[in-house]
Amino acid sequence: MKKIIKALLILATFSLVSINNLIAAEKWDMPLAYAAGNFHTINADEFAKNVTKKSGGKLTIVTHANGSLYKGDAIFRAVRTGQAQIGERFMSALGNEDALYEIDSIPFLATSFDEAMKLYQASKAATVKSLDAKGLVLLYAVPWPAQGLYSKKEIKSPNDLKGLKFRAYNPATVRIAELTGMTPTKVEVAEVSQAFSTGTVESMITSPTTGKDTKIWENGVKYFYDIAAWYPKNIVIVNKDAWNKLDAETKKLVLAEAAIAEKKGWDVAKAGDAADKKILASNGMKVGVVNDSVKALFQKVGTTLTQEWSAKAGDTGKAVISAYKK
Ligand code: PCA
Repeated sequence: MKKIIKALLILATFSLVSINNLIAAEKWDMPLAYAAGNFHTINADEFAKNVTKKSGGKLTIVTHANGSLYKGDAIFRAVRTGQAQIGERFMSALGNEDALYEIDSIPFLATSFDEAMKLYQASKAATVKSLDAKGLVLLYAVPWPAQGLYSKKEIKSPNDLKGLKFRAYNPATVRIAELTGMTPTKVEVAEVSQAFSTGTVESMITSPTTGKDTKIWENGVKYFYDIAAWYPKNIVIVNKDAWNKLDAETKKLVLAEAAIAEKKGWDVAKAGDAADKKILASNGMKVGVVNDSVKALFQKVGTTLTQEWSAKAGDTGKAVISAYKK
């Protein structure tokens, strides 16, 4: 008899727990733009798994890599409109939403990971506020390694850039192409290999990591020039309505896991900066730096971009830059 009562009690407790979970259970879809093996994706996967496991069934986060649920350029809108509850987007591609989001792609403003972190800290409050006004919560931000110039042909002088079909990923790189005489086309990473192999593009500026991820050497790209002029970030954002459905304890868990993912992401990005250049070289690419004449051109272009950005970003931009330079 005792045994039966005990069994019934256990059963009752279990069903209460699961009813409780059923009421509170949330499922979030997390679209990601980059391939399964990319470090941002691996980091997001780990974040999602940890939240799912530790929330005890209250929140399940399901990641969708490589633009499979929404392509990179559709993720911000999907999260904003609540079609997806959470997602990751390359922040500086969102310049048309707010010039502030382009702050980490201004050439030569932050030229090391330490400076990139300083810039992130100086711009974080304003970024959070801007996202909040769009109904979004910022969870974490992780940079890409230093951006460099890829080209099918050797670039020995500013003249060699003229007329190149250039793969752009944000308004700043479109502008850089215009100012250096290249012809820009926006292409998401998921389509980069194809764009190079079909000849739609023949140069780009991105990290050694993206060159590695896309096996760019297989598409006729032989040169990588380290410019390290900026360290752009991905941001992970949540729709505010979805966020507000969570109880306080779950919110706390998500924020704690986000902080872990952010720290880890920065560490992995730093390690990848050197390691991925080696991988480009070991696959036969010529890895080096741009010569003085090309560097001078990029510096000049950087000054123009800084001026243009300042005009767009107004008082908020000015305040952030002066906080950064303090
Ligand atoms: N890779 C992404 C963004 C920056 C980077 O390093 C891309 O090429 O689109």
